[in-house]
Amino acid sequence: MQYQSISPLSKQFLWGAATAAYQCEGAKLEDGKGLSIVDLNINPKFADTSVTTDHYHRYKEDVALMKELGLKAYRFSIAWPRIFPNGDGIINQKGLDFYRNLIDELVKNGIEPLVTLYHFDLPKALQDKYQGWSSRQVIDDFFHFSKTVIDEFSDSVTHWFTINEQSNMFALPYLLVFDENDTRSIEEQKYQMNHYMTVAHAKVVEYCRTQYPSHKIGPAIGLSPYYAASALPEDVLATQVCADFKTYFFMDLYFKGEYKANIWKYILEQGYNLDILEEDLALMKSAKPNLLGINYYQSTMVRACPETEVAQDVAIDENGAKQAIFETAPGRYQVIQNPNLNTTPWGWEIDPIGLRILLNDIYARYPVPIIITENGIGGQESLDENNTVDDSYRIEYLSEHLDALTQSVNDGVDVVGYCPWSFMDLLSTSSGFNKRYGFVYVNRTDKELLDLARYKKKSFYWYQSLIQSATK
Ligand code: BGP
Repeated sequence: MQYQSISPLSKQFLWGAATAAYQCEGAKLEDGKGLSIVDLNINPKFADTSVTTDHYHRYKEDVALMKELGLKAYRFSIAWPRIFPNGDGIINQKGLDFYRNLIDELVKNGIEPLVTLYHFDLPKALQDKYQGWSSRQVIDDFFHFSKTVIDEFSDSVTHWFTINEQSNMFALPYLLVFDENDTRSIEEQKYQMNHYMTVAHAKVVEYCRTQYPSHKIGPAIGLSPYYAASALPEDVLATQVCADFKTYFFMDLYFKGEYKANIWKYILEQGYNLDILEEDLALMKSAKPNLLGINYYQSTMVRACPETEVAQDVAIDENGAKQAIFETAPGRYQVIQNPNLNTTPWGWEIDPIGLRILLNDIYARYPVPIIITENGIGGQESLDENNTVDDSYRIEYLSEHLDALTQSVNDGVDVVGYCPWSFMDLLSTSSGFNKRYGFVYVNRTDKELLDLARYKKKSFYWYQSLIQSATK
């Protein structure tokens, strides 16, 4: 399919691409960096986070490729344990230097840095010290880290994302670490962690909005539209409930600063005894994000679910990786396969129209400017005899999603940027290098480092010409 309707997107539209620190930097323990919980959580069957794509050492070459691609923006994350190896305490100057060099290189090449402050990589030291996100102490430590970074780079960075995919950390518990000695259920622990994360986010938003009023800051959240499996009122109701738990719960916390009434009722019914202070709620109310990052991969179909079903939410695949499955929440909802949609080889449903449905719904409820901070399709790929990859399926996926995005802008939604996942091949959170997303191929496999050379895929040239024609 040919992408045609780019006209409603402004000349300032942020044509971008995204990555995250632990998935591309490597240099896991170099120049003073400390370990993070994600370094430990990545399945050892995959390439570990020691080298990944070696972006730490090759960032200049990578920025040159971004420039050639025509990027106007680049979304990346700053690794907390690179700045504070112990999570708190002494700053690691070499860590700051790396990001200063990267940011300078981007700015020099006319590329706007879009910075994520937390992308799953809590310093392991804080997990060891006080169980990480389970402790109220994490709020101040995250704030201190974020304030340090924002103050340091505020001269060159004006777009900030606080926390990546809080909704997915809640849904996929392998992105967090739980205390084995905690007598509370995993779910109760999750609600507590989620609260501290929300307050930590709010504290950073409040600081940035007050100190740097011209800056944009908000969460980057993984979202999906929810479709009822049928017009049966029971299915429609279950779909509403599912959307409340998976989307509006988080969006209300961020943008209204409050717990949705039905979620609050659920928490009370479960008998969860959460540490939530009046001052937390006051801070959440006053912090007003003025930017929303949306990560969109797929839509979700839902039907009613009897109380008698067995609850389940995560499955282990044949490689030993934990994958999301069709979640069953007895008495609330059950997620099922949508028979109308094709899927990726990993079973992720491909639904470009879902992006338009999502954007229109979210913007109507929470009208702040939106950047698509992730959107893309993973595939098993290798270099062909011409040292490239014919990833036409990716071009088709991205064109169709961009078309939906454009129509959403026509519908009146303020989408100001698009950052496909990912700029280059990197370590997939769930599937290592067996699942590639990039415009740029990186020559390595899970088992062999090879020479880590960069090669432009067919989609690189497609995106390059698209950006050129949209911005001329
Ligand atoms: C999002 C994460 C990214 C990235 C992406 C693709 O949830 O923010 O870090 O990993 O999903 O997921 P995967 O690599 O598991 O295919």
